[in-house]
Amino acid sequence: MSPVLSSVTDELRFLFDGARNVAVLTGAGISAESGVPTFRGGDTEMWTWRGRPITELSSAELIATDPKLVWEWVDYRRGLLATLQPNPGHHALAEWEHRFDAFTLITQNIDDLHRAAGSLNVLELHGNIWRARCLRCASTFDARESPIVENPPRCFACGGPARPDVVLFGELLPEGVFERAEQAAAHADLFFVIGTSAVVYPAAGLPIIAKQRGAKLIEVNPEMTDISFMADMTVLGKAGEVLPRFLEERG
Ligand code: BV8
Ligand code: ZN
Repeated sequence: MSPVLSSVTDELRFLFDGARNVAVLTGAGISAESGVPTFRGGDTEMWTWRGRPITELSSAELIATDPKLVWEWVDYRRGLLATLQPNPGHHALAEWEHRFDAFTLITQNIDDLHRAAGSLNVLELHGNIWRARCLRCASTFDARESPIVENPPRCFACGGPARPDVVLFGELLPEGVFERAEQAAAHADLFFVIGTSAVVYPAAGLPIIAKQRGAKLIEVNPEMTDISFMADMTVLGKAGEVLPRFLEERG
């Protein structure tokens, strides 16, 4: 049975119907059909802004040296996201949450679209673009105005300067969130990898943990990726078209 599929086969549906403990890792690709630009275009060139690659713009170094520029970059992305809505891929995963004994949705995305689609148990590995964190008292708070009124925005609790509550390159992931994702990966009998190039760590290590612990690894992506070699099945297609197929009535 070739592991590369062009649609959801009965064998894959059988796996889905029989699963009890499911975990899903998503990346920018699941939001592509909502209009959110992914980080790597088809030819894997890194997205740049004002001539600088995102790994530089979204970096611990830059927030230490030029926090205003990081806010301008993040606010530019907030402007892109402000009007965008979840797509059938997000909605399918919100449905899946009620289908299994245990279900964990792990995302690298900071766009809040999983929550907007109704997903409840979402582990945001890299934070959320609509939240800010105070550099003085560490309070986190919703910061939804776009464009931001003041740069940097001020903490509503102590008035201190705030930063975007997202994980930048070179920064550790939020306390406990990755550990919970690791647990979900380690206990899953079915682990889906959807819309990610799987190059950013430690997130890209989760499918490896799941596979090592005996899970069936299912990838959904219009292209092969760095983890396709270890996937039990790769469905070559768009998340918004493929994921709803799992919910369709059986013949
Ligand atoms: C850390 C938030 C400890 C901010 C993000 C060398 C080797 C290994 C690791 C490293 C290394 N050097 C440095 C590192 C560590 C680094 C890392 O992994 N770098 C990479 C580039 C090699 N990781 C870190 O820094 C992490 N922290 O390690 O801390 C530490 C501490 C100190 C010093 C060292 C280590 C923090 C990483 C988190 C950074 N923040 N985002 C922001 O968004 O601005 S990462 C960001 O980029 C996203 O969150 C995501 O994780 C990543 C982008 O990847 P994808 O989401 O997969 O998107 P991409 O465009 O690449 O792919 C889209 C896919 O979708 C494609 O495959 C495409 O085919 C597919 N697709 C397209 N359309 C569709 C589709 N799929 C389905 N349907 C469609 N319609
Ligand atoms: Zn504060």
